[in-house]
Amino acid sequence: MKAGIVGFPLVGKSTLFRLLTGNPGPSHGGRPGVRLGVARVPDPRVAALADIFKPKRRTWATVEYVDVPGVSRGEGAALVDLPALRGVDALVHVLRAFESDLVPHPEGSIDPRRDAATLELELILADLGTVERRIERLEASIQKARLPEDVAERELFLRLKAALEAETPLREMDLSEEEQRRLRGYALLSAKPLLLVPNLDEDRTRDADVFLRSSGLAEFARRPQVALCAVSAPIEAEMSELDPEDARAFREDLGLVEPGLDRVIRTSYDLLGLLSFLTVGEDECRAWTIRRGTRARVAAGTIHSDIERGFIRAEVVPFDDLVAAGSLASCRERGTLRLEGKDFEVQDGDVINFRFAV
Ligand SMILES: Nc1nc2c(ncn2[C@@H]2O[C@H](COP(=O)(O)OP(=O)(O)O)[C@@H](O)[C@H]2O)c(=O)[nH]1
Ligand SMILES: [Mg+2]
Repeated sequence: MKAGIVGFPLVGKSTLFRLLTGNPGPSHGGRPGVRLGVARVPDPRVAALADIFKPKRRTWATVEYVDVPGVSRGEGAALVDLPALRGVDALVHVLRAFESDLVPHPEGSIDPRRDAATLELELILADLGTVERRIERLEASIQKARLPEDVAERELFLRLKAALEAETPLREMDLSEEEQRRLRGYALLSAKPLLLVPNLDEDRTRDADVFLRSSGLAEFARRPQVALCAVSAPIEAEMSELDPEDARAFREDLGLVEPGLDRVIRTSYDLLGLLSFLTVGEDECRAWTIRRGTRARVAAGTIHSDIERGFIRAEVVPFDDLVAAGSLASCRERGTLRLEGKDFEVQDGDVINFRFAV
């Protein structure tokens, strides 16, 4: 899963990108200012399982982030031309919410609700351009040969156009799976799930919720496929320098339950409808990413296509039951280790051993 970090210039996008991925990354695809990095999805269950199985390796699920140059008001169309954003599953919009006389704000004042709305409109206008160009092409080919395929697609694109003209982002449209599949090849930015990340002043972290409400951001984010998650880049930077114990004490001091970065990653994961199942063994304890609703046989395919093809059954135990029992053998005795077939819907935190034959 991959998310694109977007927003206005000088809001803290690259700072957040470096903190998330721990790595400045080489420039991506030869484009200046475009960087690709990998963040580990925080999951204490991997470490807990490793305590039981003492594996050689522990492997966490990951999320990729792409950092791109900022866009200003009126420049949203530039985002469409970035190949790096084409394949992303979600957008992370970093919003300026910190005061600083040293860092200028292009709009002259701090108002993250306004900036969220401004970028939303930029995405909508960029998509309108894409959609209108597609409609023109379709009309031209329908003139030549009236293929039912083209006629159906024109109908779909005309619906998208009407929504965009009403300033509705495409992520709010009710589209069938078939329609969504048709649109996958186009870089329709307002169709992507959106995570709003206001970058707060250090002294606002304590009452972040109050700020999110009073700024209007909480209200703005109460829409389909939009999530909200505040961070303070300087605090996260400071925390990433500390050892885990000191970082925890520092966090508790600020009244934070978990590191802001962890929350950003976890919220991106949730927004995309993803969950993790786990595998254990002497070699490796590992978290794997699947979409919510994925069935056992397809989940097996994330590990290896042979396991999917040769699927026999899945031995499944929920993480909590395994930790309570202390070993797979005692799960078997207690009857918490279940045998499931190919259509079993895998749940977050299921520890699974796939039986297969090739
Ligand atoms: N005071 C303050 N400065 C910040 C914060 N986040 C980023 N900056 C500064 O703002 C400038 C722009 O940051 P950068 O991450 O490059 O922004 P980008 O243009 O959005 O990628 C840099 O000088 C950062 O040090 C913040 O939360 N507080
Ligand atoms: Mg930057």
